[in-house]
Amino acid sequence: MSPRLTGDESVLWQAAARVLDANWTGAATVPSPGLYPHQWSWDSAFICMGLARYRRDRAEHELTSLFRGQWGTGLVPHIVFNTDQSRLAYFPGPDVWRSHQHPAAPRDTHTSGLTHPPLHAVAALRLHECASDAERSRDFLAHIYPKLAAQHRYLAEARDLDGSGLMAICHPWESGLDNSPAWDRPLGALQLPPTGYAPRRLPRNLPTGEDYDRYVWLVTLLRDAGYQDEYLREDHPFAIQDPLVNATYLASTHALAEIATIIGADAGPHREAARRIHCGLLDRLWDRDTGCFRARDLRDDRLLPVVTVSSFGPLLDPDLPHPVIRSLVDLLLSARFAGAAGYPVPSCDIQAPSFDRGGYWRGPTWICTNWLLWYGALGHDLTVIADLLYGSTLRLVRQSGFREYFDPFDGTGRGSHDYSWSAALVLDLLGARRAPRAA
Ligand code: 2M8
Repeated sequence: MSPRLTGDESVLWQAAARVLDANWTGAATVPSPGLYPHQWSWDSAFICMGLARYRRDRAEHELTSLFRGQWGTGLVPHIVFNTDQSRLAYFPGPDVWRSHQHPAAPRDTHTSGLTHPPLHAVAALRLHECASDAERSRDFLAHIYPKLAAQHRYLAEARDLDGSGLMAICHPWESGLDNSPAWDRPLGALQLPPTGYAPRRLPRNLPTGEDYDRYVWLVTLLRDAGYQDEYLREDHPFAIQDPLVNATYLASTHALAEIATIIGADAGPHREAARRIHCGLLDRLWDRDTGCFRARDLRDDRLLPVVTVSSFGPLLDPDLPHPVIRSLVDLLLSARFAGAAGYPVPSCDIQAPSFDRGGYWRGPTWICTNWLLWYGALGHDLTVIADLLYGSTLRLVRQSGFREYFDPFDGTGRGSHDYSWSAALVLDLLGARRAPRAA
């Protein structure tokens, strides 16, 4: 059901809905036709935010399909492979991950062995908030709740490597911000064997070559160690606590507590987990000297130097102290981010030497990070920031279409066309602004 929209908004709504229709496989939504022909985990969470307002039936299928790939350990894999596609349709495909060799992986589908920012409880709650039939919606929440709880249990047990409450990522792909300059230092420190792992000719533009060797080498290390928690805890060379990943983890933990309350389960453990993540963010990732959050490398216990869009992720924390919010807002509006970009928010500090306006996650603006910051800003009544993000996001898609990412200075569209999360999150923005129960 579409909300009451102006003529121009209706055109945008219909165009976004057409993208989601075209990318629907019958069970889930692919991120983009051609380039990403399988189901990606945090993409599906974002896609649900839009489907919640457009095709609730499909949103439920989307989450159910993703959780079909959940491992017995609780891990929700970052890719659930579409068995209708050729094994070579995407690299690295099932033959690289070999999930079937792990006893806890599902038998009837192939998956990756990594996870993604855990936004799914937020998506499930969003579905409930947008539902017209509250009773039916509660039934779906009751169905999905044990799976979400298992996902969070896995993260607390297997990914809290230093007892801080925060989850660690063991691969750049787990951040969703694949080639972010934040990862340059830990990736550069890897001692790679002399052979190249990745095929030289990949069906994409970025990133390639040496970056890919490092990504694939990290995958083979994890796979050859049987994706064991002990290996990850003690030996794996890439172990990082990222502010955006942990902010989504915190937001979803709060959402999980709300879901528990709605279905009559015990919200207490989730509230306690949320308190720990909140403290972990401030104790471990807040850098008083630079006035922002930065990722921490657990292998040398140092904060990583580059400030990226991830630094603003903790705006998703409803309990963030006021001085911290003030400091983040100042940085966001400064010439390092929105202050010098016509189409904010760039994915990397514009003044950092590694900033690259066309370089995938090294500078361009992305709709998903804009949406997360918009959502966080609303939670703190930062209406100026929320309106800025709302306006610049719609301007991007009006000007350039539902592209994968955008030039932060002139809004030129880059990467894939008809990108699902760009379309879905525009539906959510339009719906939130107009619906009686606006976010
Ligand atoms: C990109 O990541 C994949 C690996 O997971 C890739 O580059 O092949 C990222 O933009 C990631 O955030 C996104 O979830 C994925 C699919 O849209 O593509």
